[in-house]
Amino acid sequence: MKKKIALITGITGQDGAYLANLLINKGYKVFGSYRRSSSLNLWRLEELGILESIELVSLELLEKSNIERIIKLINPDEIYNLAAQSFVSLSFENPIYTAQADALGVLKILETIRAVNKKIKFYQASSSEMFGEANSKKLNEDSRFHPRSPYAIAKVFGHYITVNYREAYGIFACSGILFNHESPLRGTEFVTRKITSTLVEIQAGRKKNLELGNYYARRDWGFAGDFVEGIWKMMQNKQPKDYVLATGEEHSVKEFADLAAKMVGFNLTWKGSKHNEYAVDKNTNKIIIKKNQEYNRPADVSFLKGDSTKAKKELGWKPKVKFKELVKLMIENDKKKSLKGKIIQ
Ligand code: NDP
Ligand code: GDR
Repeated sequence: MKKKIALITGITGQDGAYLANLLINKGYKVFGSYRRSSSLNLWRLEELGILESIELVSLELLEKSNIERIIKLINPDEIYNLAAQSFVSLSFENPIYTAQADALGVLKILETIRAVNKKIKFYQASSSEMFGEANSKKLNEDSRFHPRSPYAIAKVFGHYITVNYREAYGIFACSGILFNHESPLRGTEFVTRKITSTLVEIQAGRKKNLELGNYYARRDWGFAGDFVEGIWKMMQNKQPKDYVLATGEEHSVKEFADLAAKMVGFNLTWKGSKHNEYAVDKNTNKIIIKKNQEYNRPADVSFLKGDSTKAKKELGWKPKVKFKELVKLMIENDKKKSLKGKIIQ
């Protein structure tokens, strides 16, 4: 039987690496797109031991000619569009670039599919950030969007243009509304991996303390390895539909940091007022975690919890890794890297 061909944009990112691993194991021929730069960022593919099994192609989301050339060349069965400027904080500093990549980039791929081969299936990486300020409700596919950042607003465009190309042109285009998912391969700019990598560095004597912004934000954190299974299942569905993927459980940044610190071996006590809380290690009396207002966002999302009942019923998808296990997995991995003297990236 002919091998299925997949094109994953954003192969050098966290989800790109896990999804590529999954598709290779399922017998796909995987093409992965990266952005040309002076130093290529392939460490995730190397860590998973799959670099040799992927055909790398260069693609810049802002450049429609790149997109056309690559899609015509590969003519894939499935395109997974994971590439994006994915850091919410940065989207406040680079809103125009973020909109060009995360909103118009999606449209450029869909337009190419429409012109080149309408049979190519398309997955769009949508985000729970689109819900934005939603208070303490569990959010599902019917919940209202109230995006709170240029990133989230660009993702809303990406989401609706995907729905539109499905409805208008009959393209198999689906959008996964994914809640936060983390792993040892998460970038260190995101709060979970910033916490685990910095705490390990502090314990090793290479850093002094961990500085965080909004401790009280609450997120529904799952494991990226589980979530890419859900992405693949959406693409194998009989009909293209949109699904929420989430664990249904939320925790605060402070809870994450507190648990991670325990796992690293700190014995923390929290002190100070609500706006200036800090954590001291009872054994050494040193400040381990403190507040830095610089990490606050002009507008943040205080609470996100998802309801993935539809994905469970229709796709048979359910996350396996629980919160505590996830924190442990990330800490253990950073500890291993630290012991080997590797740079924690
Ligand atoms: P990462 O930030 O780890 O990876 C993003 C990828 O996109 C990288 O390969 C990056 O390349 C690439 N990229 C960025 N800008 C461009 C561009 N202009 N042209 C081409 N490629 C580009 O993100 P994740 O793997 O965590 O997330 C994957 C997708 O899922 C993203 O679209 C994200 O917005 C979305 N998402 C993620 C969630 C999560 O919790 N992880 C939740 C919901 C949605 P480079 O290595 O060169 O920077
Ligand atoms: P998020 O993830 O914005 O949810 O987007 P991030 O880990 O950056 O922030 C989560 C929450 O933690 C608070 N926070 C901090 N965040 C960072 N990065 N650094 C800090 O020091 C810090 N202190 C507190 C933030 O304010 C926020 O409330 C991620 C990305 O993967 C998106 O691409 C994706 O769409 C969403 O998850 C779902």
